[in-house]
Parts: sequence; structure tokens; C-alpha cells
Amino acid sequence: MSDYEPLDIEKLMAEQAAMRALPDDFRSGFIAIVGRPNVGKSTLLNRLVGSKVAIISPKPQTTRRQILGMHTTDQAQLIFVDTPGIHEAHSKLGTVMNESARAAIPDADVVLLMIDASERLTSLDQQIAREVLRSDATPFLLLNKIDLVPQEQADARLAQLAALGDWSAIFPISATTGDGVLGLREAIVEALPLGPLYYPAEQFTDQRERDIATEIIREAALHYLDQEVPHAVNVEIMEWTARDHAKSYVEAMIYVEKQSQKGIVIGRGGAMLKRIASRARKELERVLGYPIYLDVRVKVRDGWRDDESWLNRWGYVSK
Ligand SMILES: Nc1nc2c(ncn2[C@@H]2O[C@H](COP(=O)(O)OP(=O)(O)OP(=O)(O)O)[C@@H](O)[C@H]2O)c(=O)[nH]1
Ligand SMILES: [Mg+2]
Repeated sequence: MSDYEPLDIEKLMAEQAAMRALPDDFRSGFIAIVGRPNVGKSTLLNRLVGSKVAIISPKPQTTRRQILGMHTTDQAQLIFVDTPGIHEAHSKLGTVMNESARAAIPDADVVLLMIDASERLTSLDQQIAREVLRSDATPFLLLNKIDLVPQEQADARLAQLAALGDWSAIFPISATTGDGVLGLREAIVEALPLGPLYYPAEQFTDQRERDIATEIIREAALHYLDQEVPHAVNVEIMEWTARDHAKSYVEAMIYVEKQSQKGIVIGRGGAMLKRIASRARKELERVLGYPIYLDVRVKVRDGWRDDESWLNRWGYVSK
């Protein structure tokens, strides 16, 4: 008996045939999505990919690391890189998040700088714009959430943004309604270089099921928690037992930074934790497509956001 999976020759041959069938003018490349927290980067990623790849929340600093989302057609492979919102960091985690976001810029073929049409333009937006324009990537500026503002306000903001620098193109869009997103995707394909398939055509993210699960549990926690608590939450999968023809068993730990936060996450008689776990389980089953038995507990790790060993353990590293 070998320890290795048997080779699936038919699958390999089909993959090779697919590779051979690539047209000569096939395009591919990396498209970084950057901007301040909460501007809608992850919402756009999910829409461009057509599946839920990244979690979304109205609270800032939701995304904590680079997340890849792929979209492959007969003509092109678009590899989107969602990044953490660039912000003024107050912890090691914040610093690492910013570094990881900035690192996506020089590696990209196209950079999408996203601005929230419903918010004022800040000096941080201008600073990020300078960084994007300084890179060799094709710079696209996206004015997002145009569904939230009157046309005149969007027009005024577009004029302001045009003055920020020499953009290859500026797109007013709504990541939520999809307005303007198809046109954006077509322009991205045109801006990509000729290139190979970097990932199998059917792959749409670089995350493993476990990574997706930790994020979805954190998304549910973010949904119910307020103020400082969401930022102090981290999730780790402790056990994952796949069972054929039955529910997979998943044990997860929610870490917080203080005893008082643990009390809030558990809630009176465990009510809050039940709500978080129930919401997370439903979403996880929807995304993964099979039943899950989810057991969630809570533990305190004093000041983990400033503790390098915990940050490393959870894979929060500068890319
Ligand atoms: N009305 C409206 N809301 C949007 C749009 N795009 C995103 N949002 C909302 O804005 C909030 C933030 O969205 P995210 O996609 O999590 O933002 P993000 O830029 O990834 O945020 P971080 O990960 O924290 O940097 C969520 O409540 C979204 O539903 C849009 O086009 N219109
Ligand atoms: Mg995000």
C-alpha cells in the first residue's frame, strides 16, 4: 500500500488538454485591490470572482491578510489579490496588515485603488494613490458605493480623483449592486499581459477549507459584536474530522484579549456564543456545500495582537 493518492490519469490528461487549448493571445496576471478599510475591497473581490472568497463586514479592518480570488475564462485568467485596508496601525497586527497590503502593489500587473464615494477623501487616500502611481502596475482608480450618493456628488468626487494623478482609467462602480463591474473586468483583461494559466481553471481561491472556516466564524462574530471586541477576536480551527455520509465535525476556538471580552462573546447563559456559532455554521454549510457539526469555544490570550509568537502561529506575516 502506498501512502500517496493514486494518480488520476484522466484528470491529468483533461488538464493538459485544457492547457494545450489555450489561445495564443491568452492573458493572465495579478490584480491587487487596495485602499483604506471598509471601502468595499472584499465585496468587489467576491463579485469579480463570482463566489464568496472573502468575508465582509461594515466594521473596519475585516480582512487581515492577502486573499487570492481567481476568475478564469477561455481568454484570460484574472488573479485578484484582496488586501487588508491600509490604516494607522496601533498594534503589531495592524503593522503586519499594512505591510501585507502594501506588498501586493509592486507584485501586481494591475492595481485597483478603491475609494468610498460616501466618505471624504483623506490624506491617507492620497498617500496610497501616490504609492500605487509610483509602481509599474497599470493603475485603475475605482470610486465605489456610487449607489449611496447623488450623481452630482459622484461627479464632483470623480473630478477630484482625476486630479490625484495619471490613472489609466477611472471607474465609478457599486460592488454591492454590480453597477460598472462588468466594464471594469473587461478593462482589466485588456490591461493584462499575455501569459499562462497560473492556477487550474476551476480553482477560485488559494484558501483551504480550514482558512475559509476561520474567516466565516470571525465574520459571524463581527456581525454580533461591537466596539473594540471584533478587533480582539481571532479564530483557530482545533479539530476538523471529515466523515463520509455524515456531518463533518469542526471544533473552533475564538480567542479574545481580555476576560471581559470573553464574557461578552459567551453572553448571558451562553446566548451570544450560540448565536455566533449558529450563524457561522449556516454560512459555512452554504459555502462548503455539506453539513457541519460546529463546536465553538472561547479563550483569552492577553494582548495577542502585539505578540509575535501568536501572530506567527496564526499566519499573520508580512508578505
Ligand atoms: N452601499 C454599498 N455598500 C457597499 C459597497 N461595497 C461594499 N459595501 C459595504 O461596505 C462595507 C465594507 O465592505 P468590505 O467589502 O468588507 O470592505 P473592505 O474594503 O474589504 O474592508 P476591510 O477588509 O476592512 O479593509 C460592508 O458593509 C459592505 O456591504 C457598495 O458598492 N455599496
Ligand atoms: Mg476586506
